Order: sequence, then C-alpha cells, then structure tokens
Amino acid sequence: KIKACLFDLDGVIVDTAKYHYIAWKELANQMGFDFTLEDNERLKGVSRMTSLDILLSIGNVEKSEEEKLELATKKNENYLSYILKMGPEEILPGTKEFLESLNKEGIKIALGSASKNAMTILDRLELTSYFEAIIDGTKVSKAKPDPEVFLKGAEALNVSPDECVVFEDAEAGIEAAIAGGMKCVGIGSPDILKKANFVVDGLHKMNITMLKSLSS
Ligand code: G16
Ligand code: MG
Repeated sequence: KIKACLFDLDGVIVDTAKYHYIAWKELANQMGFDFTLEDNERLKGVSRMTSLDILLSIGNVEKSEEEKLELATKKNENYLSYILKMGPEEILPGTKEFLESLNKEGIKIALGSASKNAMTILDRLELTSYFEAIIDGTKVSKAKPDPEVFLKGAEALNVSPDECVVFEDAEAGIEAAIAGGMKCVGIGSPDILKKANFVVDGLHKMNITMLKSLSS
C-alpha cells in the first residue's frame, strides 16, 4: 500500500534551474569563460559545491578551497536575489491539485531536495504547509544517488520505504529512490529517466489511480 509521496523540489514542483543557470553563468563570465544552457544540465540535482567543481572544470580554472567557498557564497547570494522575487505563480502546473488529492486520500507528503534553499523556496511558493517533513541540503550528508535524503523523509513520516513513491526529474534522484527501496515516478523524458517505474511530463499528468497502480 502507498502511504507517502516524497517530492524533489527543483524540476518537479518549481523550475529554479533557470535561476541557478543565470547565477552560475554570471559567475563564469566574471571568471572569463562562458557557461551554456547545455552545461547547466549537468548541475541538475547536484549539490552546490559539486556544481561549482563542475563549473570550474568547464572553465579549466583551479581555485583553493577558501576561494571556492567565496565563489559558492557569491553565487548563492545572486541566486537568492532571484528566488526572493518568486511567488505562487511559479508553482509548476498540477502541483497544488495533486498535493490536495493526496491530502484527501490521507497519503503523507515530504520533500527530499538537495537544495539548502528549499525552505525559502517553499515559503515563497506558499506551499510549506503541505509538507509534513522537509528533508533538504541542510539535513543530509550524502548526495543523491545515495538514498539518504529519501530514507530520512520516510523515517520522519513514520512509513517504510516500500510504502513510498518518489517524484524526481534527475537520474541521480531516481537512482536514490531505487537504492532506498522505493517506487519512483520520473518527471521529464522517458529516454533519460529509464529506471523510473513510469514517467510523466509533470504533476499535472498525475492522479491517485496512477499512484495506486504502483502498490504491490
Ligand atoms: C537542487 C538543484 C541543483 C542545485 C541543488 C543545490 O536540487 O537541482 O541544481 O545545485 O539543489 O541547491 P542550493 O545551491 O540551493 O543548495 P533538487 O534536489 O531540489 O533538484
Ligand atoms: Mg530535481
């Protein structure tokens, strides 16, 4: 029986990838190299410091650990200036409707995100109250594809992993769900998210019947 749904944030509930992109691009340009939208795909679902390492490798730039911390802080301050202007109109289609249908069914809801800004983003979107547990980048030590973020979510909701369904747009996130013994719905392209139980374009394509088809 499905007792809980665990949601990734960026790419599932909201498209913050575009703001991450602007902020990383500005940082790259200040260091004298370009950063393309295609490069940005490599940063999805990846932690802030790992994202910076990928960015620096693209520019062929080497920095000390101290300089890296400064650069990551600078990027985050710039990113936050965009995030703080967001509002509920940026919630991806069907999200609220699906969360409400889960509430009606008595299915628990948690967030499982790599972002350290997850709380701020949920507040800006006015979605915080839907989540019984919020596991974000401030609460985990191992990044996806490690299942830590989702296992902590299940634990906080007091359900077992096989009673959980994870919603993820990144391959590493799908792998994390599987490694944790959970069912998984991919959000995006079936060509990329091959390992998911099934893939939909977005939460507007989800309903309770589809969710229940995953129970075994
Ligand atoms: C998100 C994004 C990643 C970002 C990471 C860390 O993960 O997909 O691109 O690098 O969070 O974000 P921050 O710099 O805000 O801590 P998720 O797991 O919500 O998709
Ligand atoms: Mg994501």
